[in-house]
Amino acid sequence: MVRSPHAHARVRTIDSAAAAVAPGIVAVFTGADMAADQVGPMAPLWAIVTSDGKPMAEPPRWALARDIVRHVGEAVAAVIAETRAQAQDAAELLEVDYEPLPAVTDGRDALATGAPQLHAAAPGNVCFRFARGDESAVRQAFASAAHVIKLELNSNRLIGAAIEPRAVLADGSAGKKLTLYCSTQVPHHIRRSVTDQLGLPQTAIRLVAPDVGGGFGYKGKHYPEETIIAWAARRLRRPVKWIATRSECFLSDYQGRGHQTHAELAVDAEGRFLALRVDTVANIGAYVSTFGAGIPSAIYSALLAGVYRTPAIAVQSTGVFTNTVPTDAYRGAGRPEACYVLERLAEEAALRLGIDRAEIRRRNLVPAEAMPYKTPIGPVYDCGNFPKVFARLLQAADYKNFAKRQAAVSRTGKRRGFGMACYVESSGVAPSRMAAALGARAGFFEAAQIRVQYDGSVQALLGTHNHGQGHATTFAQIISSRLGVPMASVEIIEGDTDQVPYGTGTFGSRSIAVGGSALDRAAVKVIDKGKKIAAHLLEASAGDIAFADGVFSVAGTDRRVTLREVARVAHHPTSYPDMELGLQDSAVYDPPNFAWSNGAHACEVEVDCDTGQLEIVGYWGVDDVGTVINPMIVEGQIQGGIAQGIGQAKLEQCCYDPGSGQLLSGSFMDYAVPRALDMPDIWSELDESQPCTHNPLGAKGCGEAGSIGAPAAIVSAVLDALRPVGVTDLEMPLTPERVWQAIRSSARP
Ligand code: MCN
Repeated sequence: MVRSPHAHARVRTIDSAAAAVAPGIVAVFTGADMAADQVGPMAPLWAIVTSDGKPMAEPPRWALARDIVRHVGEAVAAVIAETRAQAQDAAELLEVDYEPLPAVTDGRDALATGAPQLHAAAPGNVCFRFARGDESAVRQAFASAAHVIKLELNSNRLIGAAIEPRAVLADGSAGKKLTLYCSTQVPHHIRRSVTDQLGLPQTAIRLVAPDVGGGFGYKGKHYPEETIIAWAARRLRRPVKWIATRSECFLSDYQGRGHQTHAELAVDAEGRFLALRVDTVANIGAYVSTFGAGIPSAIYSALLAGVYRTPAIAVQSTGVFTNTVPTDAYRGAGRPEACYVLERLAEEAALRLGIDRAEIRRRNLVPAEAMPYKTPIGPVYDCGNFPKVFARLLQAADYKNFAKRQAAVSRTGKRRGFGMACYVESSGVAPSRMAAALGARAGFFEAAQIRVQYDGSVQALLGTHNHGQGHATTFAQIISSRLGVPMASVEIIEGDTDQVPYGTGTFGSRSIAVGGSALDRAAVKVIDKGKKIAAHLLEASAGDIAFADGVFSVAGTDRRVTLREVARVAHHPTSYPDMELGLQDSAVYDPPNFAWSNGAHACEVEVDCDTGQLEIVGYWGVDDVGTVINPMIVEGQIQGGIAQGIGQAKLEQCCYDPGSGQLLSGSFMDYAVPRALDMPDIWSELDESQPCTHNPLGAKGCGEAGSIGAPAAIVSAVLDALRPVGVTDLEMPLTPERVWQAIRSSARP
C-alpha cells in the first residue's frame, strides 16, 4: 500500500509509469481504477440520528483515496508484485503529487471557528450531535442541589496492537469462487461489506477467518484493504496477499477512545447523586468507520447510569471529524469511558463532602431489591447485586486497614494510595431491534448449527469468531453438558461463511451470551428430534422419553438408548420413524436485553515522588458475569482486560503532532503497551449469584470486564496517594514524567 505522508492533502496526480515497469510488478492500482470499476464507498454499519432528528453526516470514504487524503497513512495506491520486496521497491517509484492542506487532530480544536474543514458534507467537522436523557429533569435537580461537582476528563486515544498484524489474502483464480482469507473477528459482516462494495451477491465470496492472533475489537471492523485485495484478485484472476507491517498497523488500524468530556454531578448534602450531565466530544477520526458513530453515542450513553441510582441523566455526545485514523471499538468500547466519568465524579463528590470514598458509592448503589431496574437513560438491568459485589471487594482488599498500610509506607518516602471503581457492562451485544432503533444497520443475532455424526461425534458451527477467547473449549463444554458427549469428540467450527449458516461475529463480549445461547437452542432441537427417534426405537411415546447424560430413556423404566445409537440409526435407518433422516439442527438467538455484567475493582499503588514511577502493589476484582462456563478462561479474560486497562491508565497514548497531523506514537518505541513487569498479581473472584435472567445459560459476558474498571481504579489510587502532596488532578496515561511534573507543580511539594 502506498500511504499518504500528509494528514490532509489534495492528490493532484499519481504517476505510476516508473513503478509499472519495475521488476516483478503485476499491477499498480489507484482510486481512479476502482472508480472506473464502480466500486462503492466503505459504508458504516451504524448511523446515528442527530439531536435535531437529521441523519448524521456520512461523507463517502473510498478504499483507495480518490481526490483528497485525510489522515497520515490513508492508502492512495496498491502496488502488486511477485514478491513483497519487489512491491515495496516499486512503491518507492510511485510519484504522488500532493497539495498539502491545513490539518486538525484534536476534537475540540476541530469544532472551533476557522478550523480546517475535512468534508463538504460535514460543516464544522460535525458528524453528529447526539443527545439522550431528560435535560429538563437534570436542570431542575441541579437548581436544588447542595453541591455540584464539575470535571474535565480525557479518555486517552489508544492503539490496539494485537500480536499479529492484519492480513488479507484473496484467491481469485480463474473459474473459482473468490475466497477471501482475512484476519477479522466478523466474517459475515466483512463478506457483506465487500460484496456490497463490489456489487456482487453475498454468495460470490467465501470469507475464511482462521485463528487470528488477537483482535481487541479493532479487527471486528471493515477495512479498505479487504475491499482492495478482493477487487484486485478478481481483476487479476490470481491470488493477491497483503500483510500489514507493524508501521502500517499504527497508521491504519482503527484506534480507540479519544473522548474529551465535561461532566457535572449534582449531589445532596448527604452525598446522594441527584443528576448527571455529560458533554463529550468524541474524536471519530477522518471518516466514520463501521461502528465508529455508534460507540461514542448509543453504547457510551447507555452506560452512564452505571451501578448508581442517579434519578436524572442527560448526555450529549458530538462526533467530530479530524485528520487522524478513524476510531472504533477497542476492548471496552464506550464502557471504560463511561465508567471513568462516573467514578471520577463519585470520587470528587466524596472529597468535597468529606465522606469516605467507599461510603459515598455505597449510598448510591442500586440495591438488589430494585432489580429489574430501569435506568433514567434507557437500559433496564435485569439483575445484579451491586452492594454485595462492592462489599466483597472492600473486604478482599482489606480496605478498612488501608490507612495503616499507607502510614507504614509514607515512612519510606513513597506515597501509597487506594483506588476503587464499580462498573456495569452491556455485554451480549445486542438486542437487534433495540440496536436498529439506535441506528445499527445490521442485526446482532447469532446462529449456531449442531451436527451429530454417524458415530455420535459432534460438529458445532457458530457465527462467532475465536481470536484468543477459548471458544473451542467453552462451546465444547456446552455441547458436552447438553448432549452428554465427551469434549474430545466435539469440533467447534467458526470463521467460514460457506460452512457456518450465518453469523454476526465476536465483539461486545457477546459470544457466550448470544452465540452460546444459540448453541443451547440448537442442542434442545437436536435432543427433541433424538427423543422422537428414541421413542420409535423404544416403542414408547416421545412424551415419555427423558434425556440425560447422553442417554434417552423411557421414564420410570430401564429401557434406554444412547445418543450414539440414535445418531447411527438416523444415518443408517435400520429401524426408523416416518421422519427426516439425520441428526442436526440450527438455531438463531436474538437476545431480548443486554446481559448486564458488573463488578468492582480496586488497586493499591505506591508512587515514588522523586521519579514519578508508580507501582501497582495490589489489584482486586470481583466480577459478576452470571453463570460461569469455564472459570479458568473467564479469569484469563478478566486478567487480559485488566492488562489493557493498566495500559490505558499508565502507559498508552496515541499522539498526533497538532500542527502537521503526523503520528508521533508510530512504533513500539513511542507507544508503550504493558509488559509482564507492569502486571501486578491479580486477586479475582467471580460472583455467580445473579445469573442472567433472559438467556438459557444464565451467562453474562466477561471479555471486556477488566478493561472497564481498571483505568478508573488506578487513577483513583494515584490521586489518593498524591493528594497529600497537593496533586488534585491527573490525566491518563500516568507516565512517570506526567506524575513527576504534577508533583513538582503542586501546591505542596
Ligand atoms: N465465558 C464463560 N462464562 C461466562 C462468560 C464467558 O466461560 N459467564 C467464556 C466464553 O465462553 C468465552 C470467553 O469466556 O470462551 C469470553 O466470552 P465473552 O465474554 O462472551 O466474550 P467473546 O468471546 O465475545 O470475546 C469478545 C471479547 C472482546 S469484546 C474483546 S475486545 C476481546 C476479548 O473478548 N479481545 C480479545 N478477549 C480477548 N482475548 C484475547 N486473547 N484476544 C483478544 O483480541
